[in-house]
Amino acid sequence: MKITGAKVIVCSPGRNFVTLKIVTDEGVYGIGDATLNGRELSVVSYLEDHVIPTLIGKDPHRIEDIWQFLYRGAYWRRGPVGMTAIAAVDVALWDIKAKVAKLPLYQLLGGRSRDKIMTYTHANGVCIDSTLDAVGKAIDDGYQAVRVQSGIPGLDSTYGVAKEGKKYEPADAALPGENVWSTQKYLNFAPKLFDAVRSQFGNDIHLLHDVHHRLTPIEAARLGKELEPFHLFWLEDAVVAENQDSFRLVREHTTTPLAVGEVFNSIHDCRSLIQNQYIDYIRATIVHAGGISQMRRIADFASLYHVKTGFHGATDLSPVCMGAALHFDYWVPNFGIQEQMPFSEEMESVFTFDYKFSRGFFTPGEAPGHGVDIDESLAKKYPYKRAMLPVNRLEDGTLWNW
Ligand code: CS2
Ligand code: MG
Repeated sequence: MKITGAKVIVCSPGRNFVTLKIVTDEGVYGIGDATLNGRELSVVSYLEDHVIPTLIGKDPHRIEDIWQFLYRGAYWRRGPVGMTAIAAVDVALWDIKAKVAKLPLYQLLGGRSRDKIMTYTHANGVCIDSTLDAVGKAIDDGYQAVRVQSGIPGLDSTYGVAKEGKKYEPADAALPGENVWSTQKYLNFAPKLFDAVRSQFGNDIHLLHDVHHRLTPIEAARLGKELEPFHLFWLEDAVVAENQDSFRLVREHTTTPLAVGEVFNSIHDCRSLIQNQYIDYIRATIVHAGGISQMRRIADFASLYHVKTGFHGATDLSPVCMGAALHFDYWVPNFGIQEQMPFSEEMESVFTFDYKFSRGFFTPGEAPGHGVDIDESLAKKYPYKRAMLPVNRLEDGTLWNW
């Protein structure tokens, strides 16, 4: 079997998605997600100019050899653009292999380890009351786990909170918008938010919260301690994790479980965090961390240190990534939880998928491969529209982490 061609499909059904399609001489093709929010066209060029020409003629069954060829052969290893491109190739090749075997992808990984996949969704509001309403709706929809984000008194906007009456989409302008942040206002407010949620909904619902890289280690330690009475499922991205040792200090001060890694693209980004057990969940995901082949290495390494998976699953990771992630979640022994922000009907219209969702849980479907495909003619109706993520400034104007 040989790869005879590949194409990159860029579309924007409500937000930008980049999809790789690899075709073979036996008519079987595979699909991979190559979406990097706010930097989409860099991955398109990496694939079209530097990867696809090298794939032609290769045996698509040699997934690992092709992964090593693209990783080591680049010389310039790691980084979000290159690893997203490698991830798209990797997932497309796993899709081909499973289709040829006439098996759902999870069977090639080792079969299912569970009956269903617990997911969490987002609940957010401009204030505590509207956030409580959103949490209540998520619970009514059957979710067992809810991520809680709220507007902060004294700040016009903040991460994770949709503009009035809109679905949350951070990449909402052709040039970066500017948010204003106050750590003091946030730290004084966050415990009140979770006190209100637990008081109204009790202790059974799993609560998650995303700090989105904004605290220093000692600030994160304070927040973790002050949230302990509310027994969070996890506190996410409390501190920027480029310096993995930062989490040692947080870990020493709090028993609140910690999750990190949606921006990681290599096992080396999380090696120290995992082997020192500074974290409880690794958020690295298939589309940005080199595909299934590298995510398997990360998950197996994490399992040695009691660290579970918690795949990133925002709407800027396409249904193709979700499809592949669910097959991985079905298999991976140290599964933690899967993030899900429901796609809009417009987004879903461009993709067909086999996964099922019911009252807070997914199952990946039994179609051969990962079960997701793209309608190329429909995708053409949604041309690319540049959209960038916001930046964040402190109240004194200092550029901060968004
Ligand atoms: C967030 C994401 O879902 C999450 O945990 O951190 O919404 C993140 O902001 C976006 O994926 C960035 O593109
Ligand atoms: Mg996050």
